[in-house]
Amino acid sequence: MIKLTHVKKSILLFILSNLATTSEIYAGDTPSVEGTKIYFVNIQDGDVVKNNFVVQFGLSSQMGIAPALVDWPDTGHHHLIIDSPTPDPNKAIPSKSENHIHLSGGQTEWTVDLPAGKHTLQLILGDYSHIPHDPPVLSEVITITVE
Ligand SMILES: [Cu+2]
Repeated sequence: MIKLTHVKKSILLFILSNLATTSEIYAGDTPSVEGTKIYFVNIQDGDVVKNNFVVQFGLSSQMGIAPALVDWPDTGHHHLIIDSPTPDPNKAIPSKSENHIHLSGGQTEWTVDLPAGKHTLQLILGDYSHIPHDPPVLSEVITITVE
């Protein structure tokens, strides 16, 4: 019988788990609940808004909101992605970026200050360590115009 060290077992499990998921989106270790939806409550694609507008975030009842660093099952906190591609689901959502707003206190709305013109917005739930769930809980990308 082959004896594997703990490290070798970990590497082997890592390789096997990646092989098993190559056809799926791989994300962080925190599972999401099937059917969970994240959405904009008060704005939608194509809206025209005045600047300094409040954006409200919704999350369907399968999951709940917890502040960052709180590792409760089936929870996460909102992230508002502005004018940026969907974040890499394998990594923590960037934190030193004006285009990635972390609602780390568990907030469900945010006042957005943007220059006039068209902008894209997207919501993504992140776990206690700001990594998207597996599979990621994402909203549609919407385009709005700021007057
Ligand atoms: Cu975060």
